[in-house]
Amino acid sequence: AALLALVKGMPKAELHIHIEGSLEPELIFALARRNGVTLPYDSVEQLRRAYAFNDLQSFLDIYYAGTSVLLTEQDFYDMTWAYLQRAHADNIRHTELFFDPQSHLSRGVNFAAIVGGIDRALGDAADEWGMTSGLIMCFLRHLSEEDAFATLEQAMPYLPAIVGVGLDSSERDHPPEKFSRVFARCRELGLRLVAHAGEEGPPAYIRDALDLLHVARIDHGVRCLEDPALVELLRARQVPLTVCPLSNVKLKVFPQMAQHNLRALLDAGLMVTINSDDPAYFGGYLNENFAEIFTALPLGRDHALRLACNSFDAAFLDDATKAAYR
Ligand code: ES4
Ligand code: ZN
Repeated sequence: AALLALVKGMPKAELHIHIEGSLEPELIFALARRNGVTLPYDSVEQLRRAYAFNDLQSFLDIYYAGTSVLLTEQDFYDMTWAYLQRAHADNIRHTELFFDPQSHLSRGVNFAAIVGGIDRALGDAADEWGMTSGLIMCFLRHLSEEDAFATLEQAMPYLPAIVGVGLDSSERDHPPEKFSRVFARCRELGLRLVAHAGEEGPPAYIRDALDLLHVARIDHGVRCLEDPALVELLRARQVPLTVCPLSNVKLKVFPQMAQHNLRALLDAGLMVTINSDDPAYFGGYLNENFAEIFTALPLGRDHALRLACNSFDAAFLDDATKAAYR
């Protein structure tokens, strides 16, 4: 109990949260009503009952349906502000948010509304609590590289509000190499790079995200333990892994929390962080992820402090700001 109090109370950074994955069913229904959008669910309860996933794809189908209610700048503000209040309650001092512009642009929502609403909420969190943040634009890997390039073109006026780019959505059969040219262009533009890899996909995708995309962090990466040479590379370079325990159990990457490999990743000397991924869909925000993994695995005070330090060290912050947080 003392350990859980320490874990929940310690200052921390969150580095892997899809802001569209923070949309709670209640807010989905409220925005649907406000915007005159018809949902294929009759009630909040019916929608919540649909949150029983077999794998990543079965989750993504429902996640993209949920985003269909987001139309206006105010919608993006309200979604982001709701997340930031939960983040503040979990003592998150710095957060880096993913967003999926392609799932909104394809519905006729413009970049100004998306980035404007999210960025206004981030500004309010900075004013209210001194919370720092970064915004990471993700390309949907089930779409073409051409579509990613077109999205980058539309993002150009908003790059001052965007710290980096990522790669998300269906991992299997959409390897990192599909996006090597667009990531090279983003690198030239001075953007920081991350990619989901080794969640459902093989360890080779982690290696290719490093070698072909030149990412600074790997999102998930839990399957790296299948390849000892890759583990040694990740350890030697201290490549951060943004691990999401509740997500991994809900999407059946691990059958139960007690089978999660987070302790093994730490024991291998890897730069591990804990994150919530899509908290409205996976049953908890950051402190619930910490509480569940610390309850299920043999982890102690030293692990807690290590994970908190790692979360700031792995952040896209300058060294002086990191040092002040640690
Ligand atoms: C995601 Cl858990 C996960 N994996 C890949 N893409 C995603 N988008 C939102 N959540
Ligand atoms: Zn994710």
